[in-house]
Amino acid sequence: MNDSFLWGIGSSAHQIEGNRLGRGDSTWDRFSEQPNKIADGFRADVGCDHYHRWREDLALMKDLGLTSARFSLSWPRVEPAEGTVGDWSFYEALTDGYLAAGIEPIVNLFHWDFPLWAEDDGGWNDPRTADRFGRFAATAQSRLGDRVKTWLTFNEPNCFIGDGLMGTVHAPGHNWGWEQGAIAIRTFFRAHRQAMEALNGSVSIALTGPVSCAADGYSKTFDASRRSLWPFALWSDPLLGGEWNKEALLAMPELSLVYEDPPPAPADFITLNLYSGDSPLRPGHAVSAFNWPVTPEVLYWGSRFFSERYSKPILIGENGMAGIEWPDENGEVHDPARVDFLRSHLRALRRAMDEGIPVIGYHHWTLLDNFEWHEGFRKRFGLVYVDFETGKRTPKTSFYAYRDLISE
Ligand code: GCO
Repeated sequence: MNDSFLWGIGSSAHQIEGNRLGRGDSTWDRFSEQPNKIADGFRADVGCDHYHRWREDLALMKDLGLTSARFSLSWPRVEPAEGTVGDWSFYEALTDGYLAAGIEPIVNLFHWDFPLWAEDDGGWNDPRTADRFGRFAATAQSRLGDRVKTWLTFNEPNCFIGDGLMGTVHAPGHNWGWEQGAIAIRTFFRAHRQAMEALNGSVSIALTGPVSCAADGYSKTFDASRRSLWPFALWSDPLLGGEWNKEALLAMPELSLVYEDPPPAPADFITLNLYSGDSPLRPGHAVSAFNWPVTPEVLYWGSRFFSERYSKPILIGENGMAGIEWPDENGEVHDPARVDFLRSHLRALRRAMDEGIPVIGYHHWTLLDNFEWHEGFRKRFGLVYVDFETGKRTPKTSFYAYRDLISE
């Protein structure tokens, strides 16, 4: 990992790549074809078409002055059927493109697009999936490891397990109970452990959860004593601290089989996806198009509390806002709210860094308006407006603001 501040953006394969015909199907393809699962019924078959437009998108990232950026591998693209060799050349060309642009590639193995061949052969309820994931990680290491030195194993396990396996909002929407959910959580931890063993370089995992934004918010932030997969410490204590969280086991005894395994080795650095914190709200408090309260202090308190608990470098892996914007009569896209969002959140991060908290980077979510999961294309998070019919990219005002902030 280079020693300069990691100015970047985050992204994920299913949300930006398109070219569905060039890969195997994932749980999100099957889920998107079910009625009433995706807003307006649109799918990510083409979307941003980053698969064909990645050179143009890299040029935009270079214009921003980024020093790093995260993309995820589409597992079904590189392994369309179990044991088959898929389209690694796309990711090899992409990685070379990042490096040629002076942008350190941070590669995430799993951002929810689970291959259907694995889903239909046991899925996350089957211990073999941990071995399959380990093989996938080892292949990624062998294909890209000469150029990729920084990895993430998963994005937000509480989301894909909580909302996708034990819920109905995300793919595959099984709505499992605690018994099957616990087996899936055990399989996840085993898969993460195998990936950690397979990957060289710096390895982390992107986590999200509630941060209590107050001087006495540490204990509430790491309280795992309720029957929920949402609290950080259920995940961050084993994944970052190398020890199971005992409160969580008392609250959810169904997880005892998970705790029979040894905890994984701690990750090398912390990656936090933080959008909005638990802060006192006032009437008419600023909110995004997702109605998430705008609370810049979440980046200060989140960085501070995680640094105190795990004393490791911290990357803000995702931070951004859903906006409501479109081109005006001059074809320009103005997003003053996102400009202020950027400035206020980076000020909060600067405050943490000035106190000596080891923040190593900030990855804005995200470069391009893209497929926002069950919200389809309704929620725009991009610094760049995308016309999903023509593919036309239009940098928003916030794109230039981010560029100026990076250069300052
Ligand atoms: C998440 C995912 C991203 C989302 C982003 C906006 O945190 O939910 O990592 O894929 O698109 O956060 O909701």
